[in-house]
Amino acid sequence: MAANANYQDLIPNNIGLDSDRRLQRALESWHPKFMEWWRVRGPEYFQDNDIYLRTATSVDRKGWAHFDYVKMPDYRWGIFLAESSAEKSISFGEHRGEPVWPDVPGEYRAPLRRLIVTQGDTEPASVEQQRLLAATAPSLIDMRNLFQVNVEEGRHLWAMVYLLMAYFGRDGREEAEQLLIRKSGDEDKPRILGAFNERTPDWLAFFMFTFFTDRDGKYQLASLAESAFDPLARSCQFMLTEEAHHMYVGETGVARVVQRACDIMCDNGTDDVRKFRGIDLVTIQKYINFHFSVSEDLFGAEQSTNAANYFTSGLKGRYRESRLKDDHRLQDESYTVVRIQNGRIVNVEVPALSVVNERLRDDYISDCQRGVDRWNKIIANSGVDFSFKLPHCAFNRRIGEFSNFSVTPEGNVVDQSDWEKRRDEWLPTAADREYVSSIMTQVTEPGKFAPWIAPPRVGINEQAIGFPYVRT
Ligand code: BYC
Repeated sequence: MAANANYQDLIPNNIGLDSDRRLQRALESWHPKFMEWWRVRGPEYFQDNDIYLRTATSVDRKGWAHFDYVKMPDYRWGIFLAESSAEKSISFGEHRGEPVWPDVPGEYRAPLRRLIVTQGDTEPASVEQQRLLAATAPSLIDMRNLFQVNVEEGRHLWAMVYLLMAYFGRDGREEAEQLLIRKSGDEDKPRILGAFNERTPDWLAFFMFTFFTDRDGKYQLASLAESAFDPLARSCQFMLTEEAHHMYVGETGVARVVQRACDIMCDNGTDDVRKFRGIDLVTIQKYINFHFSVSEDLFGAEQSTNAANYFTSGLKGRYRESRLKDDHRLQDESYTVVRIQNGRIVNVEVPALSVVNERLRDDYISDCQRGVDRWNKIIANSGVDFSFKLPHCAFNRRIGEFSNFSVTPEGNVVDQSDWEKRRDEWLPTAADREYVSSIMTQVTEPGKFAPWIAPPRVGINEQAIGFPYVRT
């Protein structure tokens, strides 16, 4: 990019970018690398097509986004902080009641950097994971939703890169480069968190990812939106506005696959959904089991001194901290957690401060359950006798307390060999994935849908379902 680029126009922002030469210079060197990353690791197809996309243009609640056709490389990745008030104070931890920090206190520089880098790392990772999906999009509206998610994850990367560059000097600039160098699934330079190195090989996986993994994003962002470091809090607060659509894509995507499966069963009086090129409910349950358990790992270890320190120092709070009714310091509070003792799952009370990650995961699980209940309503309304269940929180875990145990979806602790024998009942097999992939063929006629998914109820931004969301 030319050194004299008009950043005010190129990067919609409310951070006073035009008057910050130092930040502009840092972005000048990063922006072409980002564009190169987007070209090589962003969506593989349709980069030169017009896509009907939402672009954030302000933080005004009444109208923060603009919808129009845009080619993805021309998307305007803006930088926005939610509004703040002059008298805002820290709501938890040992600094509770003190004014929030407009800058990074020296003693918290390392942990704050780490939190921002971990958050930032997930954003480009998810774009990398989804880069081939347009080739098998079941409709134009779904393809457009995929690209919307992708460009907004790109914007979320910008949000974290802004924080690194504006507040962490040379270290921040180096971290910003690394965010474009680590790569999802790479043996040598993988992404930081496990779930972001898994593949997203098909559209059912994409919908599950946006339901379960983006929902981890919601809870992590909400906890960071409580941070005493005000620019981080305000960045995350605004990111949450966009995140809602990603989870909507996931929830309605799965709902439409479920609806289609039920329609096939009812119309043909059969359980053999695959015969009609739909996805059967048992396979959907296996995908739920996989994506839920992998996403639970994203909350870190149940018992975590890192998390306790983040909380005490005011760097990362709990979900909706200000609505919680306790001392917000957690010095004498306890919290009930699930543990495995003598081969059995039991409830134990532990100091609340030691299990902040677990508490956040519990909030997340309740939210997931509400979505699963809505999917089950679709099945019940169709008169089909089946319901989805979230697996037990100890099932299929790689991180934390339960990673050394073999636990069934019902919550029974079993021998590893018994678990392995039954694995194919619980998690997608290679054959399941192969089947799901085999039915995914691209549909690009406006208003038409692949046979494995029902149409959505409504279009985007009040446009018709048959609107040409991608100009092919
Ligand atoms: N994979 O003390 P612990 C999103 C490591 S998603 C691999 O529990 P802590 C999005 C950990 O690093 C939201 N390693 O850690 C969604 C530590 O390593 P060291 C992303 C893991 O810090 C969809 C060790 O294990 N945002 O936005 O309490 C699309 C001990 O663990 C994992 C954030 O995550 C793992 N899953 O908790 C796009 C928020 N988990 O120190 C975007 C920022 C733990 O022993 N991050 N480890 O080398 C955090 O708040 C924390 O880093 C974590 C981990 C909650 C992730």
